[in-house]
Amino acid sequence: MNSLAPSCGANRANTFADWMIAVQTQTENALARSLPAGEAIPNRLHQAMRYATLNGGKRVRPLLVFAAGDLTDAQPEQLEIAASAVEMIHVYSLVHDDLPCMDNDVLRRGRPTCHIEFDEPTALLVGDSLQSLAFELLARDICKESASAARQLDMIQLLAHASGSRGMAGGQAIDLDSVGKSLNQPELELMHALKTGALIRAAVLLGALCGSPLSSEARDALDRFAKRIGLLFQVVDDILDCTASTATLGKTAGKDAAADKPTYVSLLGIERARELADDLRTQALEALDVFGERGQRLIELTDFITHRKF
Ligand code: GRG
Repeated sequence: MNSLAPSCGANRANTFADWMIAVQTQTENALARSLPAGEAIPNRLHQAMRYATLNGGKRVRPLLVFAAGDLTDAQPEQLEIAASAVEMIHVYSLVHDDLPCMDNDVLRRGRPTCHIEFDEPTALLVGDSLQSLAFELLARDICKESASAARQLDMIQLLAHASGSRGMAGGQAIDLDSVGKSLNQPELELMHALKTGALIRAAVLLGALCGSPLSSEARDALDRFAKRIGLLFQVVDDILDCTASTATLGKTAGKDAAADKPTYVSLLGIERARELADDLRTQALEALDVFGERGQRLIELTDFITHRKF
């Protein structure tokens, strides 16, 4: 993934597979440039930040940023900043989630988790530092690429809300509290809309915010899409957690069942969870109708998220 792609590679790619590789490469390179060098003091912390962030993951959130940017003619230079910021928040959440005080996991992205490779205090600081750096990027860099100051504030506010107690961190709190409990479907949906959905929604909206303003009808449609795709991502994640192997996932499979956590599979069974995924895919695609051909990458990404194997 580290071979340098031209910054507009994603724009030039024709097939979805080529486009995906171009965005993943562009994101990897942007992240590598934005993270402090491993030799910079404090070098152990910086090495751990780079270890946790680089060379791994599907980069689904950056892909959503870039695909949504197609709707508004956003420039790749802005999109890569927004994509890096969202991915840093995502990686921070994974590093903290893997800590012994939370999910206590030893494997992530096919490698030892950050606190196993380094140590717990370092992993805690990696998450803190990635979160700060994400906002530093949005506050410092995005305006250089012509976004207005008002738009920049919207982006910062959007990402802050999605990450905090009324977004991802709040969803994680509900998740930790739900162990051993049986949630009903609306309760499960709320937990996932916050824990996983909020950041995915932010990725979509941030991508669109990088370009020309959308009409209010288009904004509402995009928000409907963003919420459906966030939930779809989680339903598929729950299905994979009990059908795919640890080797394929690159993280410990079957953890939710082992930890007695409510999931879509424990609530609905595997067949109805699959039907729910199909319904969410249909609803997500319907929301994109208004965008016509410009929604092509989001349509393809919806299918990628539905049929992903890891
Ligand atoms: C610690 C504040 C805080 C929040 C943690 C998102 C989260 C909340 C924890 C992650 C745990 C988890 C496995 C959630 C299920 C959905 C999810 C986010 C899976 C991992 O995302 P992928 O599949 O991972 O996009 P990669 O590695 O491909 O980036």
